[in-house]
Amino acid sequence: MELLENVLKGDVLAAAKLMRGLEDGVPDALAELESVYLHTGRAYIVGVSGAPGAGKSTLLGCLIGAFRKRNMKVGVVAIDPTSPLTGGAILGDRLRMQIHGADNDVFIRSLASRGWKGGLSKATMNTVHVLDAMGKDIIFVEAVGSGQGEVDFARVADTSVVVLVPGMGDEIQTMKAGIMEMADIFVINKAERDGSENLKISLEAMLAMTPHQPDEWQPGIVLTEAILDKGTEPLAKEILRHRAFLVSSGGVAERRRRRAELELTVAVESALRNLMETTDSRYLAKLVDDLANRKTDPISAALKVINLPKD
Ligand SMILES: Nc1nc2c(ncn2[C@@H]2O[C@H](COP(=O)(O)OP(=O)(O)OP(=O)(O)O)[C@@H](O)[C@H]2O)c(=O)[nH]1
Ligand SMILES: [Mg+2]
Repeated sequence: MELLENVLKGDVLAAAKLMRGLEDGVPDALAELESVYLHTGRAYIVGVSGAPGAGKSTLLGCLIGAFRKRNMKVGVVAIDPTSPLTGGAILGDRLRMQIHGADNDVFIRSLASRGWKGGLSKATMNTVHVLDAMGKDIIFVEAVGSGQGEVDFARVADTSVVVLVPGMGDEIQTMKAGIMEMADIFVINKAERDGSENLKISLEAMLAMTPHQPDEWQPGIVLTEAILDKGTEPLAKEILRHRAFLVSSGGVAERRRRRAELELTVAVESALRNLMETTDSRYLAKLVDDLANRKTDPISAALKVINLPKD
């Protein structure tokens, strides 16, 4: 309980300890999570996705500064890509963001995505919950926009930012369709490069083809050069503009419900997997035999495992 109290006070060491415990599946930490969850729901969550090397971490380094200037406490969860091309991401991310490392009101956590089979990562959400309970006002989740998990995250963030770079015009069509549809804000980073205007034009054309009701949010496009901290202040303003829109339209509650629903699904899946692993192996073997011999059917057998009556 002492750990929780310290986390709620915003204590960095306590939060890091709890996060590590959750990642390692330490029973005490998992038990603590139940109480932590009751203290969450205050932070604003922004998903930042995009192809490897698009400049997400560099942008976040700038956004941290932009929101600290507004006196907001900032949390960052960076999910590292598994791609060997960008294998140095953890170190790279730390370096790009470490300028804020001495600031107690900024907390940055890198998570490995190895072994992540898609879906909303439990580790990501747990880390977000701890940051939320710590009292962070805004939490950024950096994700590589190629896996299903990132699409899920884009769907549950309050604001979803998708980072593109010029020279990938054709990629707009091939990028995970889900992510493009989920974007609330498009960023064209490395905007000093040839083709940024063309990319903007194709994005605008794509957006024009998607019908929007007059009272719906129209995704904005922001050009940035993160490496020079250019365009990042307008991006911060656009994030706040989207937040104001969601608050006034009731969209925040809707997104939070969607997030809760997805978390419930993840928790049920994990409980079922756990049940399968802890069910008496002889009992399971017997059910498998019965199935193989056509003495029962898979659904009836499954209901026996989860101990539910038929219908
Ligand atoms: N030319 C140019 N380079 C940039 C810009 N922004 C970032 N970069 C560079 O692009 C490279 C990748 O930047 P990161 O911020 O690590 O990109 P990322 O999207 O976080 O990459 P991963 O986490 O590996 O997916 C770095 O070398 C940055 O310095 C920019 O506006 N212009
Ligand atoms: Mg990165």
